[in-house]
Amino acid sequence: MKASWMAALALSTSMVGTAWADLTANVYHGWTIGLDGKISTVGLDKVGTFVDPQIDHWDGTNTYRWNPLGVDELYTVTWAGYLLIADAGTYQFRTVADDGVQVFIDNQSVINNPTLQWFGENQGTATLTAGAHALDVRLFENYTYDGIILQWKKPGDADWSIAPSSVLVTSVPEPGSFALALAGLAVAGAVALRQRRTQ
Ligand SMILES: [Ca+2]
Ligand SMILES: [Ca+2]
Repeated sequence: MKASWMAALALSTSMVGTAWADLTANVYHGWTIGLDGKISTVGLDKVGTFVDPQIDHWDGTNTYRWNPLGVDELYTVTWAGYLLIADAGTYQFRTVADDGVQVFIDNQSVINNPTLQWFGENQGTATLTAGAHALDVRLFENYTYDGIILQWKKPGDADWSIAPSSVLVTSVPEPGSFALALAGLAVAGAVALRQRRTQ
């Protein structure tokens, strides 16, 4: 089922010749919390940007140091893009992060713990329709150990898994390709439904 909608998504993107680019991460020196309570990059110096297909930067130990783009201490990383949902339903999300972390989906807070924490675990849920949803993830590091993973449980999943690169994309370059890709998801959903009926 998963393979079929991914194949349809790939077909829709190849039709317009525009790839849904991988998620990207932006790294800044320093960290700050805005008046709105959100981890902010206002006034921070940007270190750079890198392609980050999935948010998977922790080895499971309490002494990990991610050091994105070589920066060890006092930094912020932001990811802004889209989460592609094949099946409507309630999704669970979990981060393990050091230090502060926030996750917003469609501008709604799903995970909110912008505090100093030593690989703290935070969870939230979001009820999502099929299609693309705006994803906004923010991390700040104060000192010493640092890292982050973003996991999810799709409806019916028993176990947590890293939210895969196949459902994480950065901004869509053209409105036309955005609509076509959504059509691809819809086609894939129909294929999946047919497969379920025949099983
Ligand atoms: Ca560090
Ligand atoms: Ca730290």
